[in-house]
Amino acid sequence: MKIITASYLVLLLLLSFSARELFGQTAVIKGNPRVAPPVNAAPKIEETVYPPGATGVPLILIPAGEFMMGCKGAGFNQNRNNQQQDRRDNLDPGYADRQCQEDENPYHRVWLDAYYIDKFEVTLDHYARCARAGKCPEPGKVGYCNWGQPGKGDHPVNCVDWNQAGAYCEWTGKRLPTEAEWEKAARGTEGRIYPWGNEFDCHRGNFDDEKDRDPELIPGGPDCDGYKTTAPVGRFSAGASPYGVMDMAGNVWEWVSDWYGDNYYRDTTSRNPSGPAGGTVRSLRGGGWYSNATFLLRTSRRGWADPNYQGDHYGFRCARDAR
Ligand SMILES: [Ca+2]
Ligand SMILES: [Ca+2]
Ligand SMILES: [Ca+2]
Repeated sequence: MKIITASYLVLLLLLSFSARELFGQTAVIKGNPRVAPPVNAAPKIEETVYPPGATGVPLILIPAGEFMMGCKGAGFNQNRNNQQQDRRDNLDPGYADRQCQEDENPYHRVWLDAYYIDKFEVTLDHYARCARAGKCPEPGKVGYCNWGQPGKGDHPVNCVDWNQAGAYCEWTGKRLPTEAEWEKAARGTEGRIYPWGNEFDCHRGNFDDEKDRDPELIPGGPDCDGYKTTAPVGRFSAGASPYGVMDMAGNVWEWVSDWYGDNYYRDTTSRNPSGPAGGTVRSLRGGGWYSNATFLLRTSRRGWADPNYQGDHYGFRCARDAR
């Protein structure tokens, strides 16, 4: 009876985590993977500014090629062919992500043409230029929205819906990244669980490390990262992705161009996939300052929301083709 009661309490706890993030799935929170794969030499990071001088925002070139998309669960490692492929790729065949969610399966190989992606989340100051030009509607102002708040110019713009995010990117000659582009920029080619590697570290990004508004915390809190809501973009250099892209775990969840489909990783194409043909909700990636469980902050984690929702832990960055 004691065991049943304990299990029930654990289940309630898990449900409260996922319900708060509005991403409907029951959380499966387990320990970190025991083995980390070798971290390959960092790729050459090529930054540029586009349009030249227009916004002063650096873009990072993500070279053409394959990467591993989705979540590498223990089942993947039980297949001998997969283990052999891992050895050929110089990856540790023993490594597995124990927090895989249903919609992150399977772990699969995807080719992307070269593209550029913003090094940082779009800031309040940059979005304000577009709003002043009459090309971007004002963000929301309720809750922990940054719009109209003093001293937040270098913080990510939040409380923008999917259409506002797209409008800003278009105004700067760019577009929202696809889910695949976002994921490759966040984890590199070797399937990292977090942008920096395979072990969670609360010092490498802005996560839920406060107890003022609610009692929940990311492992390692309280006051681990020092920000109760958003942080200035690029503040956590140790959280950079293999390509040098910042805040790909935490700060704000990021809208991407795709419709969300829970079977998308099963039904996808292997070259430049751009998501399901239709849907009702749009995908968001990377977790945010309000994320209080590590599974939400993994590079393969897929969030979704109504495209009209202006979440105060939602923001975005832009991308463009490298042609
Ligand atoms: Ca909290
Ligand atoms: Ca924080
Ligand atoms: Ca982010």
